[in-house]
Amino acid sequence: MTRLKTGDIDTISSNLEEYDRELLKKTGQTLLGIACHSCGMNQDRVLDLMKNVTINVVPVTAGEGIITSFSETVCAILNHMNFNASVTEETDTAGVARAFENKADAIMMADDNRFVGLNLKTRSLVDNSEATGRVFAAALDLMVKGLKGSDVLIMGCGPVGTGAARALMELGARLALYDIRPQAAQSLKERLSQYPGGNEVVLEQDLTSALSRHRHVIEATPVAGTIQENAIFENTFITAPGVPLGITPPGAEKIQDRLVHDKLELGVASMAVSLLKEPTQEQTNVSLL
Ligand code: 2YH
Repeated sequence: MTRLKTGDIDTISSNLEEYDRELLKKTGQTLLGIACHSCGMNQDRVLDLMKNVTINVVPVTAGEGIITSFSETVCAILNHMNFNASVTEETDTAGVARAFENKADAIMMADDNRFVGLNLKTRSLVDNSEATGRVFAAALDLMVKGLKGSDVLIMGCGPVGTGAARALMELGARLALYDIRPQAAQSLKERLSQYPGGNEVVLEQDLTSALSRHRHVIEATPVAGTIQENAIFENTFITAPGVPLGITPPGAEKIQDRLVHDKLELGVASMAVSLLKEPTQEQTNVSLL
């Protein structure tokens, strides 16, 4: 799992308006719109629901400690979307206690292993990895104007790839899975087999061959340089939740407006909108798939 660095995120807050313009151009939707699509929620309804919700972001010093500007950046993304959010002055346990004293409706906090959102009223839990996979699947769906019946290659079958896989199946895509660890791809295929269409999921053994046959790709690996320039065609569309970006710089230059990649924004946006949903059994058991 990639630990974000301050250098990965320190320009996010000042760039949110510009990022919305970029997303609008590529997908037809802003950060909020893509997040709503990832949650199957109407944007006007979400704007209405968020009026009654306050979110406290709690910095966490455990493990490798605070990432400078992490909590502030999460908060800036939430405020940009129109959420009433703030960062608690206190960290860790004292920060959680402060959120309760503030009567916050929800908390967001991250250690080295998990970044979660907790709705204190509904007891729903949203995990950043799952939400990130889901929202990058939604961005791809919007970018290509619907993935129903399309073949999509998922590179990386960890928690983010898993979140993307579930969302893509719900969108009606046909999945091919690749992971450098074949066992990870096999395991995801087995877990997907319980869902309609899950038995048709294909396992790819050879990445070069898989990329030559797919024009819709989710790059969810934590590795740079997995997609070279020569694997990108004029009708290739990629969304890339993986950090660092898997596409080589010449590849990214070539694909231009058919690539969506960020390190925090879409995942946080989807987490926040998810927190507004009525909880389901599935949401409270996100780690099961
Ligand atoms: O970056 C991370 C982990 N890799 C979890 C990511 C899950 N998708 N955590 C952020 C740690 C933040 C730090 N504890 C802080 O500043 O509060």
